[in-house]
Amino acid sequence: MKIAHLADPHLGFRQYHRQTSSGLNQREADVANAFRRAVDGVIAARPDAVLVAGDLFHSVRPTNPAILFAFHQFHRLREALPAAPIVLIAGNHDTPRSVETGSILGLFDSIGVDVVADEARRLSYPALGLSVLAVPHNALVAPERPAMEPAGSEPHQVLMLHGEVEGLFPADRSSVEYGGALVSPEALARGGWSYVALGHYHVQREVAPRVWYAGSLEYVSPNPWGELHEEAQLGLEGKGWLLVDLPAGRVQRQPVVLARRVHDLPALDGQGRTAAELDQLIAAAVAALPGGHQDQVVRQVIRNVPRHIGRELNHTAIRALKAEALHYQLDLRRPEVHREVGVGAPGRRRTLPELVEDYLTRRLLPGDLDRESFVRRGTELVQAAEREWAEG
Ligand SMILES: [Mn+2]
Repeated sequence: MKIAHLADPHLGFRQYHRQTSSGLNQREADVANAFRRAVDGVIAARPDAVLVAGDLFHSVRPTNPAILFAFHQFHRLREALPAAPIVLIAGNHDTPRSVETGSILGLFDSIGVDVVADEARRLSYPALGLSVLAVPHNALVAPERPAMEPAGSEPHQVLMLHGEVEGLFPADRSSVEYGGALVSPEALARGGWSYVALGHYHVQREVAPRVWYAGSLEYVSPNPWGELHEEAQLGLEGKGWLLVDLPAGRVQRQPVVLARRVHDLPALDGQGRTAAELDQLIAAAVAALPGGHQDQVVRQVIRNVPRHIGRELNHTAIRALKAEALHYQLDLRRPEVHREVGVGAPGRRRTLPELVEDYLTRRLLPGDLDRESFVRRGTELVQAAEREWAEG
């Protein structure tokens, strides 16, 4: 008795500016490619059931190409595994905020996928001795939560849900998206499930024995660097889905080969260095990349770079890197200013605009944002709000 557990395909996700020859956003094509490969893998593994734990689509209203692609892939699954139940729940990304919008996921009902997009539902498959309690995002944010306990006489009791397990993630939240419903680890442990199939968190992870996040199939959050960092800490490389042997409780990672790699180069320190020296370090870091930077997604952080040094860098060479990579992000961070020194009394409280500027200077940013203008805009907004408040 084996089940395939997939989560967070985020079909229709777009990032960066490059397009394919047919005019599709390149990252959207990459994301579709990852899902197709996962479906290939599932078909080859011939599981008894397939669970897709939310965020099939990146948005509530996916584009027609994304819908057609998804439909084609589910159709392949359905044809290749005619006896296997396929259960699909809605995540926070593909749950409409209002009922009138309606869910696109209903489309997959017509080809024999068991879609649970609104209220929680218990699905029973007597031939397999399998019961699946499917809890979509909407059921978790409803005023009254469904009881989450095994029921019925089926020996295999599975819970699938899309949400954030409380207390699991680092306080800076660098690798988890906002918008997920919170679930306590105790609520998941209640009743002794055969397996809990989780969606929402994009890094594959065992929460407890027989309780897993499958993780996304590509880097589909605004901040891939946080995901990379956490993967490194967990000793993971890349993305994939899970093949679960239910009676044994054995979970096997099934990696998916991605179209390209995402690299966060080791951060450099600009302290006391000239622009020419930094130019050399930038070039050397890229040259040392295994497999090269061509068509890859790359970030280079350099700390302690004063504004004038940043301006003197070889921007022709940097533009060339940006053109050769799918995305090359040079993230220059200014030296941290110690405002206590020389300004006002020592230890004076910093103003709100100062705090905001400091925070925005250091926080992780989505790939295509220019930090300097982002910080400037944020500080301006806070100053304007303060002015308005002062003027009543
Ligand atoms: Mn997601």
